Amino acid sequence: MSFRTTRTVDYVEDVAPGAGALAPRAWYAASDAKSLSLNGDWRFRLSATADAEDDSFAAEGYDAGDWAEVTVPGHWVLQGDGAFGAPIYTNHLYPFPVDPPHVPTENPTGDHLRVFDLPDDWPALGDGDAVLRFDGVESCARIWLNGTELGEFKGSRLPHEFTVGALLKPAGNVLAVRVHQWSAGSYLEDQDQWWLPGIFRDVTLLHRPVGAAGDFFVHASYDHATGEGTLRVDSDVDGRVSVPALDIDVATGESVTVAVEPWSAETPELYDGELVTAGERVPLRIGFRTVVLADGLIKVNGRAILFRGVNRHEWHPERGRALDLETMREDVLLMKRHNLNAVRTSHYPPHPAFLDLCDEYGLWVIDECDLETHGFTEQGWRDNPVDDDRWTPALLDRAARMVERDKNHPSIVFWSLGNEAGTGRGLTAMAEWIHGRDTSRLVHYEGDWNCRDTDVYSRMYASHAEVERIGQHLDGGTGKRRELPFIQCEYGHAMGNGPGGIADYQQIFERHDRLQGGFIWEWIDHGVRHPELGFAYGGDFGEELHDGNFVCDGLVFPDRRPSPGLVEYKKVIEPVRIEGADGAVRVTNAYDFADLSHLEFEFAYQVDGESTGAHTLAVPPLAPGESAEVKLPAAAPDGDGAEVRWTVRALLAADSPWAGRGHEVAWGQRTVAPRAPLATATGAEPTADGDLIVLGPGTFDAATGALLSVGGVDVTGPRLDVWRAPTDNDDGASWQDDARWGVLWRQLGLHRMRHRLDGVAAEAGSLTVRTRVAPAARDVALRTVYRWTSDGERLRLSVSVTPEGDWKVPLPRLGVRLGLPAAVTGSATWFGSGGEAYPDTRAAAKLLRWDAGIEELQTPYVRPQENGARSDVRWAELGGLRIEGEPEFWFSARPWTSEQLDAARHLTDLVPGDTVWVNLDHGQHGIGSQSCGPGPLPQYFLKAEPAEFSFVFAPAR
Ligand code: IPT
Repeated sequence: MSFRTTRTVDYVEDVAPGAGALAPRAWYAASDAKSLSLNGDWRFRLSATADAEDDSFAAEGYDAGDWAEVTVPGHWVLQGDGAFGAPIYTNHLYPFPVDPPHVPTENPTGDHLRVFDLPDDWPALGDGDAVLRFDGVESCARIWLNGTELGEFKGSRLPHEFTVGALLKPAGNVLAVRVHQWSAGSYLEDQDQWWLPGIFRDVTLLHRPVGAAGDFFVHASYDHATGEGTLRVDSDVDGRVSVPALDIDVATGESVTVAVEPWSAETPELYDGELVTAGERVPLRIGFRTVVLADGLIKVNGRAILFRGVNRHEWHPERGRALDLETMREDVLLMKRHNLNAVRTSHYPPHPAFLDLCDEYGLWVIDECDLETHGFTEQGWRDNPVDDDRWTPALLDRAARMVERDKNHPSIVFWSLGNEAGTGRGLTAMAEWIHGRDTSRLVHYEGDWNCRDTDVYSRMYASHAEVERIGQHLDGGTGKRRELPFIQCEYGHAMGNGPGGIADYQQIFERHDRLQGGFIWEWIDHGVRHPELGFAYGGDFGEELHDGNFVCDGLVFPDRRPSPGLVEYKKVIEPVRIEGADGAVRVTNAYDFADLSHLEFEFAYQVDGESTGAHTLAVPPLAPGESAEVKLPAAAPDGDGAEVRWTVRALLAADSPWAGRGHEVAWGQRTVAPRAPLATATGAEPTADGDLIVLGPGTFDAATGALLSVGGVDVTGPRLDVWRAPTDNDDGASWQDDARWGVLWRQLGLHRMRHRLDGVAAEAGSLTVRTRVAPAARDVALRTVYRWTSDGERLRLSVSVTPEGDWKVPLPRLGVRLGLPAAVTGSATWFGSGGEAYPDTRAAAKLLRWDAGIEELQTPYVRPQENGARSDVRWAELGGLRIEGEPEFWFSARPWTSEQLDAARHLTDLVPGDTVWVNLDHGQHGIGSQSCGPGPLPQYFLKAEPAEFSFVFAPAR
């Protein structure tokens, strides 16, 4: 006897893109043709394999009454409270054996059913046609309507349409969709993100009237020499094109040239128009702009542009990549409010509505194809689909579906072939097709440093030094590359605390014409809302293979609260520079297109961090690149020993679509008169009182010299502290060749320093405590002397630190840590940076007087790590104490220790204790970007070298 099993699901492993779908065409949200959203509750059945169930569920009359339900758009693994499997996070590793195009037998397969009636106002059946549009299904779908199979497709983040007019009934239409998590297409979709199967974008039924529009291509260029725009709409179906505001009414295919306001990301001028065919009126939003490569530069409307960009994945902490319009708008508004002007849609075409928003609010877009084969790097790129002709039709299909869908968006200036796919003939074929189809945009791809197929030299995570060399044209490279402009399509890895060093990059970008800016990696932490963990990351769903919190590397937290990294980036890329000059403010317009007439400038002096009344600063409407010196509008007040500074703020002068009047766009500060030196606080004598020593307001343990209380406030410590809970950027990525300081610190034992007491001496006018601070098993140490003095009211601590031995690593931090009883600590007031800042994330350190509760001083990085330091602090008050420092210090306060912070895996692991731990740091090590890019620049190292610093403690004022 013999038998054999047949697989009925060969299409799943077929490298072909699919069968049955219509040719791709321009996407638009709505026209006067009827449409019916099929979003909502669908019946759902999950199977463990692709062929577990036959296709009888697609037949009319099938009873799915006992099936579960899911919401469409959505991912089934994020619904059903775990009943439908779980998300998997890997960076570049395929979560299945690499044997293209084969996928595992265990292939979660979701059958989706939806029964729908046509609305009453739907045109009569037989009047025209209808199509079903799927905007995104991961990763492979097979479709039936009323029992008839329509086809199958792959290409998760791309639209697919099917003709269905002949199958529709007035009522009881049965739409059946079988979705397989894994398919041959998965090999092309190895982006660094959660694997999330499902129908995650809209499903829509579109009526297609007789004479409906087909595909159409809006060509709208701008001639900066004449100020005229030329419009021509090529359309598969003849019709007319009108733009009332421009008095345009022409036939499709006909060109018309008129004076227009051009579109740019800064001035997103859109003209409403209409394409009218015999059967349909399609609204158009037309932006006139011309993108060229000229003089080795990317120019739009005749001017070189500078990308101040970010990489955006689609993310919502509950809905994954199923984004609603309001979430998309929130992204765009947040970007505009933080001075960003560009988005790379890493690493797939976004929901098309996002591109409408980019057109409307003004963002340059690099639209990236849904293609990444990164996991093949594990085998030296052998069998890479992009270099295997069998896969080329799938690649070309993806290129065409992106370009055809999105070609009418003025915001898109680059098409990107994909990400991290190595090199190969398939990519060349894509580039050739795109160049042939659309001559009005440029082509991007990072993976080929020889730029064979591209119009820009693009790199990711190149060091400052290398970017500088590229800027100077000293990078060598092939003949073609030498002629091309340069962008960093990814830099500044915003994982956890950071990225550091972005101000330094910006200076380099601005120094060399060839460098046209970059895109921070990335926009949002892909944390998944979780009942016990707060936000979950890789491994939290029991994945057998995962990349931990590498998925949380955004400028905004999963709930879209801005992280300090976004605030820093806003300052680094601000389009107006405000600097001090003698008796004047120097203002420079750093926009590419806009003058400054949309801004008003506010000037105020601060005494000891507090403003003394605002003045208007009259700044001329400078053109891009121009600068002017504006006289200070008032004489400085007398600080009477307190520091006097001024702050100038550039504010929106009127409401804009993305922020209200008064929104701060840029700012600058300068010191006019420094503060008086710190009080010497001497004169009082230490006196013995049993086991205690009393010096002014301080009480000390006579045996250890430890301060026990000051001014009646109980304290623990202060004593030397060098440890910080390593940040993701301290730890660095495993593949990094450079020293990874977080790892070396732990190896050396800086998290377990021992404090040896060498002597306590109460002598004339001071109490001196000598110590040696060192880790077990090592011969390096920090000799530390604490010298206390007092004038009777105030207590001064001078710390001197002398390294011993051969320190081969910088220190994480250098300062003292003290504990205050949580019950009396209250909130903090300080004069220093308002938000978190470290040596190389300090551009946005706006030095004023601030207040915050202890809770607010914590930055909620999804994986807990060092955070929350305030820089340049002159003084801080909390717990009834005033602490002044000389020189300025770094201040942090938390309701747990650094060790607890270090041990925590999720924010929910951190529970406030009885003590608030206050770090007063003389130094902090830089942050850098080594979780994927270069570490901190040497100038931001906290070297182990002799140091002296002082604090004065007194009752709060
Ligand atoms: C780069 C990827 O392009 C991006 O998707 C993301 O994974 C990022 O790194 C890190 O978060 S690839 C990099 C390892 C060179």
